[in-house]
Amino acid sequence: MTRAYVGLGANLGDREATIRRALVLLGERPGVDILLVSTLRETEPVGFLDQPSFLNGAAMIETSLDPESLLAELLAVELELGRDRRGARNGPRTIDLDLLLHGDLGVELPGLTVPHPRLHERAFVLEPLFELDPTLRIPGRGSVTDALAALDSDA
Ligand code: PH2
Ligand code: MG
Ligand code: MG
Repeated sequence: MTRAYVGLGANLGDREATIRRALVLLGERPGVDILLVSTLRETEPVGFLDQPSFLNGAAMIETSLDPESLLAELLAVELELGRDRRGARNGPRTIDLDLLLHGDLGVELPGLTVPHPRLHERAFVLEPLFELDPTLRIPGRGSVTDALAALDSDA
């Protein structure tokens, strides 16, 4: 079993209800156990700014799935909850489930990079991760604490 982390985000519809439902559906998938869920926080959009604010959090899970299979489950749950991928990249979404970390693996495949390529520069991801495990390390990038400190010093 591997410990993995999933980013949770939504900025359309009943954001909290959709995220909670996604966690239930994810926990029902074979090979996925939800261990801990961070608090959900209101965040300003990053990247594409002209969209509603987000609710963001992260989940610590235990999984027997490899990264590609886990990603397939995340996408299946997004689809089941009505995620529409036709809009702008980084645009508004009912639900976004991102594979952030998968044990100490580094993965570079078409459609899947782990650790998530922008994770270390996004407070809306780093803060929930810190809440779940303040000692967490990002393979190849050092600790979550250091990544947060680097963000603060840029601000
Ligand atoms: N996700 C994005 C783009 N911008 N901004 C916030 N605050 N939260 C997100 O989850 C988010 C974003 C693309 O996945
Ligand atoms: Mg995503
Ligand atoms: Mg995302």
